[in-house]
Amino acid sequence: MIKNKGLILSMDVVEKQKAIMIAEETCDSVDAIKVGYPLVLGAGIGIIGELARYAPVIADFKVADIPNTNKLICEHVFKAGADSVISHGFPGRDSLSSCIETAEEFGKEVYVVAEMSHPGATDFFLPVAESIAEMAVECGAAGVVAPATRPDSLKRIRNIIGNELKIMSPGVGAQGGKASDAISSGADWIIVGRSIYKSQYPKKVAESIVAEIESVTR
Ligand code: NUP
Repeated sequence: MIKNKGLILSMDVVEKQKAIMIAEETCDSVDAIKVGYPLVLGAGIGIIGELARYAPVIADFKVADIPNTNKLICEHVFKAGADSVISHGFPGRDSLSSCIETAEEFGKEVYVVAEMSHPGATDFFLPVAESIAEMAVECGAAGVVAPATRPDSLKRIRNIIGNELKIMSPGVGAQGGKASDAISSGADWIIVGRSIYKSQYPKKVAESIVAEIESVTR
């Protein structure tokens, strides 16, 4: 995925028409649109292809199964038109490799959740985040997902993965993280959902987030 604006829109609305309207409004300010279960269950998998007309689509299915099931999921996602898929790392190396091999067959990418952004991530995730990040490098992932809510974790994960892998970072806005802090701490992209799609003026909010990102990158 090409880094330009540094912003990924998380499209967690559940209605097709609303998703398309917001994509139309905001596509000039985003490098990708991320969709997950809320929208795909609400609007059907065809929404991936519809949104891909506006920006590359990331399928955030946090794929976390045995290798064969992961392969079947990834095949569906890429056939539907997604540019990349988000996978979990904790099911292990063979499960992750299956996602990456399938992505390679389609010329697409896999991003691995290294550490989640919500408070409950401290229950189980934190002690394994670094090992998952190391595995993402070893297995040949395109990048990892790491939390904007914990800039120190972002810095640590950036140190582990080096500069070849990318970091996409959720948790800005509604979850309390700050775009400029996340970018300064090593994120290539920030992922923003509610602050944009729940706003009365999604285009303006997206533009102001991009300006904040530019304030620390230019
Ligand atoms: O650790 C993660 N945290 C997170 O919020 C991994 C994710 N994939 N996400 C997703 O990012 C979450 O499911 C939602 O789609 C988006 C953040 O949305 P918001 O908090 O900006 O509304």
